[in-house]
This record gives sequence, structure tokens and C-alpha cells, in this order.
Amino acid sequence: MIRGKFITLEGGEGVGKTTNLEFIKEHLQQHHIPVVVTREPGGTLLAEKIRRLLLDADSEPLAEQAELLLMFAARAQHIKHVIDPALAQGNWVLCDRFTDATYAYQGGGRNMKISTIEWLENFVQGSLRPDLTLLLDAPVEIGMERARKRGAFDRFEAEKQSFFERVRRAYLLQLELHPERIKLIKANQPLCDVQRAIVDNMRVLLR
Ligand code: T5A
Repeated sequence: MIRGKFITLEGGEGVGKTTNLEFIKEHLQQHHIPVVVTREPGGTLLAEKIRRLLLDADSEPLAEQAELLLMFAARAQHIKHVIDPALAQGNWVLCDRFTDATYAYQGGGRNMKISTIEWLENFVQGSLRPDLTLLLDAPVEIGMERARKRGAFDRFEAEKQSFFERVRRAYLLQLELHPERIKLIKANQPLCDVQRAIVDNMRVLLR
């Protein structure tokens, strides 16, 4: 069995990740590729429970170390029970956020040590890395405005603008560090243009 490909979607709040997941899934299916769509934090029963703990805006303040460890605890469950088995069975896995989000939010947003995140990445993931990451990028105000229209803010969305500026910079740094894996998609353009750019950047995997 040929192992499937692992594609992740990344970007700040409201840039359009969830909107484009279904489009990418259909695009892959048109190429007769079996695809599993999932998300982080989450993707298994237990990881979804951890997601609720992480996003709950009304709970006690979360220590940043606890936040980081909960992200990787959820990820460990997700890899073991969903991502690895799906890839091994030849499915492609399309995931709404993965470890680049940890570098962006916990590394950039919370200023946590990058070496700690790297250590946890290696510990939890072994050699697993995405084959392709589509980074949707837009000015923070545009994403927040879109997210605001969608309803009440979760614990992350309630952060200040400066937090999201650091998140965006950290994502762009990931792009600089991994240009072969991460592809930039300008998200502040009409959806049809965003989707055209997505198709262009997926060509390399579909050859
Ligand atoms: N997190 C996650 C960490 O801190 N560390 C980690 O390691 C991980 C994995 C998860 C939170 O957890 C944090 C980051 C997050 O804060 P989430 O639900 O995955 O939360 O992420 P959100 O960014 O909150 O998801 P959103 O649903 O807000 O953003 P999306 O999915 O990027 O945006 P989407 O698709 O819902 O679109 C928002 C609105 O914009 C419109 C859509 O129709 C929708 O109404 N839209 C457009 N409008 C005009 N033009 C376009 N091109 C548009 N594209 C979308």
C-alpha cells in the first residue's frame, strides 16, 4: 500500500481555512484520491475534549505551559488514532491546523521557547511532517473582522491585536524556514482567486 500524503491548512483567525477544506476535499476526490478531513486541536473523541478545554473562554486562566502540553497531548492522540492509520491505509489526510500553529500561537503569540516546541514536536511526531502546508495569510484586521461576524469569540480570539500580529509574523517565519513545504496563499482576495491559488499549489503533489 502506498502511503497517503499529509496536507495541512494554516493561518490566523478567520482567514478561510474551514471554508476551503471542503473545496480541497472535492478537488482531491475529483482526482480519485481517498481523503480524510480532520482538525487540530481535535480529531478524536479525547482530543476534541481537550479542544473544548483549550478554547473555553470562561474557565480558569490557563498556564501557557499547560496550553502547550494540551496541544501536544491532543496531537499525540490524533496522530496515533487518526493520522497515522489513515496515511498507512493510503488515504490522504487534510488537516485544519497542525504544528505550524503551535510555532505561531504558542511560539509567536505567547513567546514560548522555540527549542521547547521543537523538542515536543520530535517527541510526539517522530518523523511525521506534512507533505504540503497551505498558509492562508491576510492582514490581522481582515481575519478578525470575518471571525467577528461569525459570532462569540473563543479564548484565543479574545486576545489583543498585538498577539495576532505576532502569530502572523511567526507563521511567515515558518514559511521562510520551510519554503519547500509551506506555500503562501494570499487570503485577502475573492474566494475564487484564493481557490485558484490553492489548486496551483497542489499541482506538485498531484503529478
Ligand atoms: N491553536 C491551534 C493553537 O494555539 N495552537 C495549535 O497548535 C493549534 C493547532 C483553534 C484555535 O486554536 C489555536 C488557534 C485557534 O485560535 P480554529 O477553530 O481551528 O481554532 O481556528 P480559527 O482560526 O478560530 O478558525 P476560524 O473558523 O475562525 O477561521 P478559518 O477557518 O480560517 O475561517 P473560516 O473559513 O471559518 O472563514 C471565516 C469567515 O470568512 C469568510 C467565511 O465565509 C466565513 O464567514 N471568508 C471569506 N470572505 C471573503 N473572502 C474570502 N476569501 C473568504 N474566505 C472566508
